[in-house]
Order: sequence, then structure tokens, then C-alpha cells
Amino acid sequence: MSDIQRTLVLVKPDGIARGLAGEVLRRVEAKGYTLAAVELRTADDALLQAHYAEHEGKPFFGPLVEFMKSGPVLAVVAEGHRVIEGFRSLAGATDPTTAAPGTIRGDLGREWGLKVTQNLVHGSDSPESAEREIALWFPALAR
Ligand code: RTP
Ligand code: MG
Repeated sequence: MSDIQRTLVLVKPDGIARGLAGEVLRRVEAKGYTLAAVELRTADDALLQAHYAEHEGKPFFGPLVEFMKSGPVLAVVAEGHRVIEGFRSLAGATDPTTAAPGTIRGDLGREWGLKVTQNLVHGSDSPESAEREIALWFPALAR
């Protein structure tokens, strides 16, 4: 079986507002992954609730959806060998305060003291999540 995978990367509204979309794409490309799709868009409730369905019912779910629709996000499909795990390694730990230096969140993010973790990027966490999320954000690329 091939280890070539696809993953959904999002540059979240905080990343777009801070002008870091290019820096995230630069790191993805510098690692050797291929960009298969890139689109700047403002997501609506339906898309975000489906995207974050696994978190429904958690205290941060509502604020997370509000944050994610507070401005445009850059949706990206990246491809490459073990890219799902590879991008999560590039992104770093969820909490930007403790994410390792060298990672996107560790180098560029910090805690802003708001209700939900603003951590610049999203990356799919498994092949199943990646295909589900790509189908939501880029229906034309669904498999
Ligand atoms: P992501 O899905 O965005 O790549 O991040 P992740 O896997 O590292 O984190 P996950 O547990 O899936 O949580 C999804 C996003 O929800 C926000 N969050 N806020 N306690 C909180 O305030 C809290 N916990 C999670 C973050 O934006 C996180 O990335
Ligand atoms: Mg996650």
C-alpha cells in the first residue's frame, strides 16, 4: 500500500489576520509536500459544525465555531508521503504556549487569553478524518 496521503490544512482566522498564510504554505512546501488545492473562504455554521462534529457537546465547541467563522480561513489540501502525521508534526502541540519551538504553533503562536485556543492551523488527524474533511471543504476532490 502506498504511503502517499492527502491531508486538510486550515490556516485559521488568527493566522490569516496576522498575515501568516504564506508562512504556513512556505513550511508545507519546504518540507516537500505538494499543494493540491488552496482556497480562501469564510466558512459557515453548517460547514464548521460538520468539520468539528467530534467536539460537539464540549464546552469549547460553540466558541470554536464562532472563532472559526470570525474571518476567512485558507483551506489547503496537501499531499505527500505520510503527510497527515507530517503536517501535525510541523504544526506542533494544540496549546501554542507549550508547542515546541520549530513548529508553526511553537514559533508563531501564543495564548491570547481568549475563550478558545487560537492556534493558527488545523491538520487532519487520521486518513479517515482527512478524507471526510477534504470532502467537506472541497467536494470536487472527494474520493
Ligand atoms: P486541530 O484539530 O485544529 O488541528 O487541533 P488539534 O487536533 O491539535 O486539537 P483538537 O483537540 O482537535 O481541538 C480542535 C481545536 O479546538 C480548539 N480547542 N480549544 N479548551 C479549549 O479552549 C480548546 N480545546 C481545543 C483549538 O483551536 C483546537 O485546535
Ligand atoms: Mg483535531
